[in-house]
Amino acid sequence: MNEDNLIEFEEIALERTFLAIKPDGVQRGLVGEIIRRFETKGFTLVGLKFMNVTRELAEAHYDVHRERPFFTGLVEFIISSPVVAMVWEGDGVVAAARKMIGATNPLTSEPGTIRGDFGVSIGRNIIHGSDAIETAQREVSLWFKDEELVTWKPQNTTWLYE
Ligand code: DAT
Ligand code: MG
Repeated sequence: MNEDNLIEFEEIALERTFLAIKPDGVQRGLVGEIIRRFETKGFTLVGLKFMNVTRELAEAHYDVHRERPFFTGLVEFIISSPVVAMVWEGDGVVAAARKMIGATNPLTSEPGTIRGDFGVSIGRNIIHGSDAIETAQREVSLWFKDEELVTWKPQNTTWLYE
């Protein structure tokens, strides 16, 4: 990477988003397939952990849905089996990841999206993705400590960004 390319790349405003492969995605063996999609798209992995979720974390994560009838079931589901928590980085990654994930109900998610290709039920929709830049900032800091995030520059950036 020469000096010019380095400067060009650094001018791109990189975003980060929080993604989590839910218990159903893990149990169904979709971890590799899902990571592959974000990796081959050209986004950069900066945080990754396989973990059991505490009730406290699940409730904080879904706090916006606290009054919804599905809240209790949602929390029970998320804590029922391990999840893969991730942070991905890239130009426009927040909105792009939502598109790659697809609509909330997998029955109406477009084919080609993760939910559209692999799911049939709203309560088993495989993956979470932050819905806006501010939400992403909140969720990244809720799930990851600063020292758990890896700031790095992949070798292929000059082939991904003009
Ligand atoms: P998304 O995950 O697409 O951002 P959301 O934030 O509206 O969707 O809801 C969070 C999760 O709650 C969603 O992934 C699945 C569950 N959920 C949403 N609406 C539901 C419903 N009507 N019945 C059961 N579960 C629901
Ligand atoms: Mg949401």
